[in-house]
Amino acid sequence: MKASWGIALLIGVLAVSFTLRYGGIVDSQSDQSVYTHQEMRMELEMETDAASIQSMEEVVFLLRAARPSGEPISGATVHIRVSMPDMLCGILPGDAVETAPGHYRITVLPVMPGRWQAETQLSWQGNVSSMTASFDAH
Ligand SMILES: [Cu+2]
Repeated sequence: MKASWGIALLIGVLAVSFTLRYGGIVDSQSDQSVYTHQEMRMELEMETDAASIQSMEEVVFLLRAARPSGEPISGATVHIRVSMPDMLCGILPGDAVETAPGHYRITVLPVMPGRWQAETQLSWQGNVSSMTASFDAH
């Protein structure tokens, strides 16, 4: 996965800016850049209150995807997986459902307390953008 990002960078694709926002106290990594073949904008927001995340309870994100013009990106393929960066306890898939044009509701299940990272990949018409968000389960 990381190798493919590097290749994408090397072939000179355009940078895509997206804003990573959290609804609560999570990471301070509020802005990240991703790279794709064309400009796409991804915005990820945690709907679950970060302070209330419990292990074995669903965590919900809203991913908004749009063209730079603001036109929603509908019909994209969204893959999500969560893992614990400090442990080798596995990589778990999440679910993503488009609930409105360009709005994808993402659910993941942290199966134990601790630090988790959620890696989200958006694919649309040959463009791929990825981002990672972190959160703590109690
Ligand atoms: Cu673990």
